[in-house]
Amino acid sequence: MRPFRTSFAETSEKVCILARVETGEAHGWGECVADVEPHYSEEWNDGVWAVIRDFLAPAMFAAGDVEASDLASVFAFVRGHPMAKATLENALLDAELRAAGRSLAERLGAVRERVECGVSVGIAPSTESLLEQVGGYLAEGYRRIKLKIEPGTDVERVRAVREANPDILLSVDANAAYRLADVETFRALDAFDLLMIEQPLHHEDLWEHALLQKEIRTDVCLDESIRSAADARAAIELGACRIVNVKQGRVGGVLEAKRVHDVADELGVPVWCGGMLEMGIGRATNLALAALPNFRLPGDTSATNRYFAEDLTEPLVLASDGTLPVPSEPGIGVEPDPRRLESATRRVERLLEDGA
Ligand code: NPG
Repeated sequence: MRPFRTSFAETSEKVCILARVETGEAHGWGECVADVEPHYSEEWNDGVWAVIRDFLAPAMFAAGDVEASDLASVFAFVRGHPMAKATLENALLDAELRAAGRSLAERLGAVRERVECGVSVGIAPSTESLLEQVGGYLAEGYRRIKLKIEPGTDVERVRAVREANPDILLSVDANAAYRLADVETFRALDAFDLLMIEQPLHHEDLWEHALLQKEIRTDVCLDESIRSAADARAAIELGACRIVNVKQGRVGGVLEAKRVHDVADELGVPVWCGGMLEMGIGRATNLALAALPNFRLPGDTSATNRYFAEDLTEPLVLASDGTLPVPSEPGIGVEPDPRRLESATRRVERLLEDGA
């Protein structure tokens, strides 16, 4: 994987959990968005593995003839763990849709066949290298550039990118690296006509984001702070954000992600589709979601080659107009190549329904 640095960690290897659910009629895939360490949120791969094995899968089996749309209540006895829950729910939904011959995009209510893509640019070693990377992505066709920022280099880097590219859609993502006392930094960033400032403050905060939003012109977007449709409603009503980043894994799966989308739509707030360095299964899932009507801004649904030289599924290739096609085949519309999957697999555990 191409290395990617945020204010909380650097990732250079992709290690993720894939769930394959078999229903008797079809199989379905879910890709977990957690990483090997709990930096972005409290979930991490080994924890997800244990939660699925010890709690979620047994509950799903015990519930009998369940559908994906029942799983949120079946799983409610486990607090939190949205990424683990999303992995199973998305996989069961994929299996249901494959059996029914329906695409995930259609099931969710997609209104477009292609989605506009943005790209997230990690914290670079220097301003020169950042400018070079941004230039490369713009040449590929990406329609929005998001810069990861951290205290110290933020204003200087954003100024350089804005001066070199006066007309592009440009946003910044802080991944909770700042405090309310840093308001002067955000006032300085107001000068660069940013589309948004994403998650400037603490990953669980709403209140201080509302105070910050009153002090600056640029729209605040929340990511980490939004873990459900209820959080989205609270954040918007409180004035903590004017834009929401929807990541299906962060909110417990695509069904809750659609509810986040709907709440924001009802309250007049645009959403966009975030990314968590997903491989093809997760990326295809995100594309279906990003085709819903209130996804009004280009998301982090970048092409496979942004991060990976080779994927388990066929690569998603950016068109020169900066769009990717929404998969239209049944379910998520992609399937891992069995040989590549086998050679990349480090660990397998089969969980069986009692008596199966
Ligand atoms: O394009 O998949 C992508 C990554 C986009 O910047 C991105 N993701 O904070 O939104 C984020 C960040 C992230 C990366 C989050 C890794 C969690 C893990």
